[in-house]
Amino acid sequence: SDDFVAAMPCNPIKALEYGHDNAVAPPAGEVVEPGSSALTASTATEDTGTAKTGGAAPLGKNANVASLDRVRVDPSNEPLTTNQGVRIGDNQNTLKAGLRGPSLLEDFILREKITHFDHERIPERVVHARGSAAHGYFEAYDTLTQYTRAAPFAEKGKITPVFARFSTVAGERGSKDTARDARGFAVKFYSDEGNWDLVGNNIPVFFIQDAMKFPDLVHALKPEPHHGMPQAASAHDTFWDFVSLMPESTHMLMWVMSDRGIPRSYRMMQGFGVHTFRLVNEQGQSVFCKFHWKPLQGTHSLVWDEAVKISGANPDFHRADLWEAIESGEFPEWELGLQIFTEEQAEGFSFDVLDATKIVPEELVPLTPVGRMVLNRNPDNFFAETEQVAFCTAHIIPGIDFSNDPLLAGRIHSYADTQITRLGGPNFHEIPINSSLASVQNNQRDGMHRQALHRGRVAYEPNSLAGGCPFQAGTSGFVSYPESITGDKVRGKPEKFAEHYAQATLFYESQTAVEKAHIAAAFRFELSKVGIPAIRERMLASLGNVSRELAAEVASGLGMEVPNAMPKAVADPNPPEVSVSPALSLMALPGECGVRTRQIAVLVENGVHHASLVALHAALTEAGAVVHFVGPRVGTFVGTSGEKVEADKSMENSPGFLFDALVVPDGSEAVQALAGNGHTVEFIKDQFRHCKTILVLGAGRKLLEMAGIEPATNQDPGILLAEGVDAAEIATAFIDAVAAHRHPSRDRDPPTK
Ligand code: HDE
Repeated sequence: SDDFVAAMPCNPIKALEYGHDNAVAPPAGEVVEPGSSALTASTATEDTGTAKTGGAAPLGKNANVASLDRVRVDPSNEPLTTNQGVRIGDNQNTLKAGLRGPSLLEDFILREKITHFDHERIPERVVHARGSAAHGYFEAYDTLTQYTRAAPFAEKGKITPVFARFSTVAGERGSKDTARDARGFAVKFYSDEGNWDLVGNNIPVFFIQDAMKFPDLVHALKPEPHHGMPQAASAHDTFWDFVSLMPESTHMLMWVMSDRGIPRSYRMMQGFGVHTFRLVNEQGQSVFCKFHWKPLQGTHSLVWDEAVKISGANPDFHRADLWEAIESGEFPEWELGLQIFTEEQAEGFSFDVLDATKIVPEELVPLTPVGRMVLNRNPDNFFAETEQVAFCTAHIIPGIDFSNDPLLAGRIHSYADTQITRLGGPNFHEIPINSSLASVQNNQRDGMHRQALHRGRVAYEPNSLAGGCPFQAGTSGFVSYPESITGDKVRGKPEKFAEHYAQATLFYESQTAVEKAHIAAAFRFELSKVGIPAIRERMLASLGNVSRELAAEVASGLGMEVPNAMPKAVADPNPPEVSVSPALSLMALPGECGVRTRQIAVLVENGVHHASLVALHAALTEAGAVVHFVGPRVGTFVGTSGEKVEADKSMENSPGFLFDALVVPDGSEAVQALAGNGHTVEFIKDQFRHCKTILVLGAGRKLLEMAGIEPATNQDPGILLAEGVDAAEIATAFIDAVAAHRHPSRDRDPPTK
């Protein structure tokens, strides 16, 4: 009872630690109407409350965030102390024998400080080292109890707190965000039936079919071991050597070489559980399931030239984007969709659903939307939360189960195992960001860094001395789906795993012409960095099995002949069910949020036409865009009639490719000054080359001409000229053009400008 809990010498925030009374069915949890304004309103409010809550970050309607309060630290009005709580009088000088004398060994204050510093780093993740994360919640659209008894889907409107981490795969912890790579998309659901981790990627397939090959893949992908290069890049010999010898990786290569490999933002990419999972309902019936996250911000990508340049100017591009969106209250949101199918259906497919190099085309099994995830709070401390969070594919809850995918099997082992090195022992589940909101009770004891203080002398089961507690939950606990298995113990692969190209072709043929051209260009770039001609040739031979057109395009970009296609493992595979799937094209997934959070650069100089900029600024801000005045330097500029314009960015610290769109201002004096600055033309050219929207006001046209762009003959919908037109009038057209993300009709390879 509450009285009992209150009387215990325990932390009241973790009251459930001392027993809970609803171990049978998933509790309904907190319920709000989907989309209820009460929800977002309350999450957005700032809590400036007590000193111990860490000040001004929004608390969020996230139970896991509240439970972290017990470890939040705030030094306001507190003196500096040692780790033992002893107040430190002097934090500037070591203890010496005489002012010019030797330092003394007894200086425990110095030694504690330096010792702690010496051990500040922990090993980075062996893959996915570079990442960013945020807190939020998952909200079920409806009850899904017909398929699963998993707690997050127990009731319409049910809220489950989540922590989501996005990452690149190959790069080290400090590497650039915009590398060509898959992106991790890992979500920890703090459900009231325990933690469920859905550890996915932004690409629905993987390079390999069997966990046995994972260390080989990663060794081939990571910097080459003799000289430690290249960082965060697959464009090198060992990677292409490996994948060209592994035809099963071809489908994934198509995705990574497509624009999916360079997302515009973590907020603008899809997420996929990749493997086939099981859903299991209260009656023990099971169906297969694939998980899909769809961003409500639209699914958008960078172009390669832009990604390369961004990595120099802002290696934190994606980290900053996620952080700033959440800080500004622009909470990113994804819809969770499920592909649900039976084992009988799966048996009829031309491919094997246990093969992680295959998708289930949406034409075969459509998506059922089941809920949404909203990320509404940044972490308080990067190390404590983002770095120490430990995702694990083995963290599943009643109602979710595994399939026999042999890649998944290896993952079920790997994730908990890797944390033992990374987080220093088997008690990483006690680190606050990892600890479950559901009560944790078992007889596991001790180990490095143990926090829990178990009372009593019983740490075994069965026992009579503790009344048999903690007791087995029986069917109310996790029960593995009792799949019946027969077969010989063998090392080998099922028959359908041998077909490696049909879905690579499906992916390629589902792309628009521009997307196909980008795929060819990416293969060309990557293979051009490969030093051994035989590797290039072998890869071209493999691509010949995907598409003759693609192989020819890449070969010509490398100055090579198209070799004969590589012999296939199966000459006569099952015919695929679909030959085109529109959902595979990025362009088929338009954004739904207009220009919200889009970064717009407005060039300024002394003598800028002020009134038109004020009007534009108002209209853009109203539409949710983020407007930056960019000058030759930061600081104040004076407009035509003496008004002040404050530049918050400079062309030096924020080059053109960092922005989604550009406004070239009016005002002949300003235009004159900008024309004399070499950065201006580069700024405009990058916007043009990357197919972004450019609005040119009045006299600003001269700058466009200097950049070699002739708007009069240009039928480009992304270049808007406003001569003698009211700036507010053109704002609507500009907003529509920016919302289109890019104007690919301008896309040229090689670039003309
Ligand atoms: Fe991972 N993977 N992986 N992986 N993975 C790790 O776990 C591993 C795979 C994914 O934000 C590691 O805690 C094996 C597929 C994400 O913290 C490690 C195999 C997919 C993250 C590991 C795979 C993923 C990881 C490194 C093949 C997409 C980052 C540190 C058998 C569905 C999670 C860690 C985070 C991280 C092993 C394949 C996604 C070593 C053995 C397929 C998003 O345990």
